[in-house]
Amino acid sequence: MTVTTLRTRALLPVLASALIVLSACGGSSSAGTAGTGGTTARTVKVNVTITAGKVTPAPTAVEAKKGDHVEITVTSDRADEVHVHGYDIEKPLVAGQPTTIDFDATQAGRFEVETHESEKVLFQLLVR
Ligand SMILES: [Cu+2]
Repeated sequence: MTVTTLRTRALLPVLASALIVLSACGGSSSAGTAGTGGTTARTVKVNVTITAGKVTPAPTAVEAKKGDHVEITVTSDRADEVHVHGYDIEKPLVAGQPTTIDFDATQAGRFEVETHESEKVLFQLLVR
């Protein structure tokens, strides 16, 4: 009995300092997850210009997470129509005027964003 009591007493300061370290750690990590994990919805902005049939920047895959807000701005030097496949959003393009399409990326998958008159693939939207 006496031996046990002595051991417990000897361990107490160690345990106390361990608890302080743990609570300090837990505090900072929970604050970290609250900051990054709470509201992850971002706005993914894509700017595309079509001049003389050339798409700038060159078509690539644009990644978004499910729930992100997507904002696509397209400027063409001629009248056209832009189409976001899958989400089936179409908008007319007026020559020289930027047109913005914005929506929430609610479905996962790979979707082509293209023009109908010039038949250009502007980019692929990859939602996961
Ligand atoms: Cu289309």
